[in-house]
Amino acid sequence: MTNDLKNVEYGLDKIFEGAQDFLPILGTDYVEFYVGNAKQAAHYYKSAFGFQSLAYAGLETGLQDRASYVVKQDKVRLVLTTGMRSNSEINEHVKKHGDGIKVVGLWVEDARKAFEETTKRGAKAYMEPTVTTDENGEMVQSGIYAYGETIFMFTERKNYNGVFMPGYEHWETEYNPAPAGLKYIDHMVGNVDWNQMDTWVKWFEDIMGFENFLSFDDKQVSTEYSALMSKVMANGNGRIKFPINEPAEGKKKSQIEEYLEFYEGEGVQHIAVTTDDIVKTVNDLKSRGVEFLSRPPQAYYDAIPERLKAHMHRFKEDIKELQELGILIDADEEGYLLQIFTRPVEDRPTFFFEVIQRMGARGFGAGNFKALFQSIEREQERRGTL
Ligand code: TYF
Ligand code: FE
Repeated sequence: MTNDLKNVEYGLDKIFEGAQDFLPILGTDYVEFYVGNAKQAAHYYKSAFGFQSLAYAGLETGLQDRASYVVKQDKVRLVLTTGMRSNSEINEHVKKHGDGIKVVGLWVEDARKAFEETTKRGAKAYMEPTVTTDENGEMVQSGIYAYGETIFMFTERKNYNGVFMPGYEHWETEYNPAPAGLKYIDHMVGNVDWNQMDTWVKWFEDIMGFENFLSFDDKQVSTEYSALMSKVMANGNGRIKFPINEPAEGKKKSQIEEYLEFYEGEGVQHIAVTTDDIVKTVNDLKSRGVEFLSRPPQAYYDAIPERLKAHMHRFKEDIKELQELGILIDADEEGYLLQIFTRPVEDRPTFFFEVIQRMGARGFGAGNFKALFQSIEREQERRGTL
């Protein structure tokens, strides 16, 4: 374990020097969860996380097979979808994985080209380019399979100005809890099977045109008990980052192994969402019932001033206040970052959220890995899964 960032290799400068980005991605469009009860899940994301009602599709809008609720907070859009019948692929997904992320929507200029470029490089097709229209214009979407049963859906919306997508109506309710300051998705992490790291690094490189931005090996990412490997893949403009985790052999079961067992396969492990004021956001989320991992011991906070040395002049937060809330602090050459992790938001120990405030740092909190993984191990201990 180290927080010496010299061990961390930044590869982003290499990206697309002169080369054409064959898959330009404008941003994350939405994330769709397949869940057991979309109505209740949507309510949870509104009441606990401060999302706002945006759009709805279901029986009332002419759908027979599913119900989908779209909630939004600044640039983050979540879709909560439930199947109406036992024989739906949605409910098959929920039966196997529990509630979890099925679709990652990636916003592109040209969804036909995105499909063509990725499938000709070997991507497995999920949905051929498909045009949908309503009175607000037309959208084009296409999809490919990523790790596990996760889908990457390319969404082209330059000729669409409706509230979400054709087929959805505006969802208006009288229950509109205030936002919690969540702004946009910083990164989305996938857990892959044993020995599959290289396969998926190569998949992101060859099929998506991404590059390896940062790597952490099992010696850096380990505690006394467990280990994992992590590689961060970034797209051409560096805006989209998909870290990949693979379990590694340790004395006890790693959190990645636990995820793979309970999710029954590979999938999205966590989504990091940014805020401009993590203290305010975390206080707010806690008061609404969001559960976070337990705070690291005193020794962790004692070491923070030393870690922040180069950035102390611009460090505005109160370390005591951060400690109270269990917020983690890391620094690299470019700046510092503040981050915290929720407990899993389902009963299975699978998907969770990270809240992150970047103050110049481009890393992923390598200096926090040890403390973080020890907090996760305390949770695993309570679950009897360590
Ligand atoms: O995304 C990251 O790399 C950090 C740290 O199981 C991290 O948020 C890495 C692995 C993991 C949990 C968090
Ligand atoms: Fe993260």
